[in-house]
Amino acid sequence: MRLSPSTPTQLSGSYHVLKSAVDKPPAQRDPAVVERVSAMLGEIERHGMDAVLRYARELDGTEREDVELTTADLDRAERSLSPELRDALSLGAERTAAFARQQRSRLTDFETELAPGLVTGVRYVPVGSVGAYLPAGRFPLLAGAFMTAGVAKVAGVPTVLACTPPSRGGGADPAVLHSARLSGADRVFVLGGVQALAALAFGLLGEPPVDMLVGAGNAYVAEAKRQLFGKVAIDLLAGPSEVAVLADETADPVLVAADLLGQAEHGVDSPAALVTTSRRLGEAVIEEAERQLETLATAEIAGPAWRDHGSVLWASDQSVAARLMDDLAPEHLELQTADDDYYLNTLRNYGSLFIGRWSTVAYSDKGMAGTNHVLPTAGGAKHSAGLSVSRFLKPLTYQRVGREATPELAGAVDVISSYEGMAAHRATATLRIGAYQGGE
Ligand code: HSO
Ligand code: ZN
Repeated sequence: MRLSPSTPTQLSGSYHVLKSAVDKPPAQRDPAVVERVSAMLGEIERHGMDAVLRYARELDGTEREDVELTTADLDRAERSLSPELRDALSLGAERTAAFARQQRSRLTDFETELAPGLVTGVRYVPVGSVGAYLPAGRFPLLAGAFMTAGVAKVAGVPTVLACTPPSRGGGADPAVLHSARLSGADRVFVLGGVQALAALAFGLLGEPPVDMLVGAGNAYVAEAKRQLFGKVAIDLLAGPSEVAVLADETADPVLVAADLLGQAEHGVDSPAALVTTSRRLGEAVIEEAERQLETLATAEIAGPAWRDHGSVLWASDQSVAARLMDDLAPEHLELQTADDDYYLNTLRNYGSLFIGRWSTVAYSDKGMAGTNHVLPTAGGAKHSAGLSVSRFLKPLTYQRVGREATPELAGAVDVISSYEGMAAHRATATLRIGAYQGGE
């Protein structure tokens, strides 16, 4: 996993590497994980909830048989949180929903008459049910529920089921549970990993199989989503979280370094890149990152991540910087320059863009900016956007055809079907021409 230009030679001479990342081969799927997940999905498909509970016992050490949380459980979780945390979570849930509502309101059904008698339309219809996986590993990312379950509810998904892994003792992280509730999840289950995704996808939780699985997780969760894709829709397969900053001489090296380390903290394999048009800024950030690592509480993660997967590129001018950044196609991209609008108007590849020194990735990560933090990694931003309300909505098309459209439509279909040799298709058109001519 790397966040460095894939085609450096095309740009050589126009930029310099001030700090390079170790060159690792692209991440391969671990065959042991693939096999294990496939075996688990097979077992659960055959043996249902018995197999789910067996895996929960074996892997998570929980004896719990009733995996659904009651309202009383959720009330208790809510009461255990500090008022400050409750308020912050409410703000994140509401802000994320507000942005999703705005986006939803701009996806409008329409009907249009393309030719006399031919009316074509689209209706945005939510998927029927969604399973949201809410991980709670070393860092319980509390806004995950807002981005997945919450946005699905704004889309109008009737049934949203949330699963979160058990903590030691069989309960779950109370703040994750409260986030699920604030997101409007209809039912919340304490179930983790592959067994949770399988239970959702095979309809083992007292509801029919879900139509879509969303949410981040470890390598097993990602692999389960990959294998279940097709049976269900998925949001995306996320790799290690990434950040890139595009900065010029006006940027503050302290903020730039902090923002790079801010995402490097996700994991020792998290890439962070700075592209700058100022050599001085680049060097200052390299120094500053080391200084901040001396006192950062999570330096044991962010340190190796930055040292092994951090890169600093000095570009000769704005257009080279923009081309380098589009080639990196980072999950998160911050602009800290005197001409942010130039980059806003030029860049094509990023998961989400953070404009100006007052903007930082963590605002979106925690739900405060309203935008979704489920975003493509590993260059996926070249071809895909992140999760949003539109992903839970199917743009369903329809057509009404009146008698007067028959000669044109059926005539052309007659000709094309004849060429293709598709006699039955042709008949559907010629029968209608016959009826039209016969005055029926
Ligand atoms: N940066 C992660 C999301 C997150 N980080 C939440 C912290 N909290 C993936 O976009
Ligand atoms: Zn993050």
